[in-house]
Amino acid sequence: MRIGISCYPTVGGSGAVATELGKALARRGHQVHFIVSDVPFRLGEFHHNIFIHDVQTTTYPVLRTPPHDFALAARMADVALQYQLDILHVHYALPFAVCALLAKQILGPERALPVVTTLHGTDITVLAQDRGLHAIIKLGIEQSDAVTAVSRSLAAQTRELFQTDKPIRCIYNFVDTEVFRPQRDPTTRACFASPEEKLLLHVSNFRAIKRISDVIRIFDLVSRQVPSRLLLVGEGPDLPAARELARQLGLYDRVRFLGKQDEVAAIFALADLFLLPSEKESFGLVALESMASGVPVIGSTAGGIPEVVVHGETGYLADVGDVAQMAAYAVRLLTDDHLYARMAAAARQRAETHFRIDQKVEEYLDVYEQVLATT
Ligand code: GMT
Repeated sequence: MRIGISCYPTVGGSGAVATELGKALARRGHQVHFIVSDVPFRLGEFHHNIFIHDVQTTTYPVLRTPPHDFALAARMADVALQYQLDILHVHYALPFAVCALLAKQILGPERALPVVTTLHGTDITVLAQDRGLHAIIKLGIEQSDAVTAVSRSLAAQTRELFQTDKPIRCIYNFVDTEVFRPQRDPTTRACFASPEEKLLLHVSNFRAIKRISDVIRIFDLVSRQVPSRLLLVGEGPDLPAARELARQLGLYDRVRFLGKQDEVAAIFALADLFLLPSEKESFGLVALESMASGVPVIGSTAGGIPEVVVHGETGYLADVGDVAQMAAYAVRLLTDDHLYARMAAAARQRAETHFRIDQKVEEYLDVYEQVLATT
């Protein structure tokens, strides 16, 4: 198949999922065309089946903002025609599903371009709540030939929010369990914690919905009972407030801010526990990457997290904001070696059994084939 993929290439889980999917499809012999504003950050090595088509946006003084979305739609149509794309798979509803719809219209009825839209999270849970954007996101979803969502929770929320009976198939995110695996390097770990200390980890884009202050408060409570340190990976708007809170709580020398990192697999493998107390989380790719690394997760019950992390089996979950309960769970886990070993093994096992990349590629191919058979 010749497959076009559009996504946010430089940040976040949706770009990571789209890129890993594209790479996996290319390895299976499909031709993959990324139509993107930049080279996807997880692309890695060269592959002869992968093409990058960047979107150039003109600027002109009359225009208040560069017309990126129109340029993207035109580029989608152009690539579809030039490379005879069979399907266009867009990740994140806004602007991609709407741009894909415009691309279809540019091509006209004689050159069908089936569009598959994958919903990832805040395209629905945040942006679609904005009355100014609701109708355009709904249009993008309803006009797609097939829609998938990364969790059952997100699919249900989408149906409810838009009052739509558009079929939305849940295809869970996936992880490469060869890359994310228990592979602790004691020399690197010694740079962050002594062997007697536990290492807690959080990775995100530091937006308000990630509740970074909860991460630090959980760590504060845990570190009073268990010698430990906290690693924070990523950057975003709440980073300065996180630094300030760590300073106020007298934790600054026990918290390391590593900034934005591209190669996170080695960092996950250093940790003993991963913290994800989000307000909203459609799936929580980082929770899955942690589990694949053999690191149990302490998190909230928001959105799709309970579909990834099984409470009491691969980690523990509590209500959003219940910092005391999350800290108590963390202490329980970090002070009981048998319980910890059982959960770490179960976490790895669950990632391998339910979220393998090859299973999910099959599911996406199945969606493509169904769409091609009906359009
Ligand atoms: O929706 C976002 O906040 C951005 C998006 C991203 O690009 O990182 O994250 C979402 O998609 C990920 C990949 O499917 C999911 O693992 C994240 O849970 C989801 N984020 C939220 O729902 C907050």
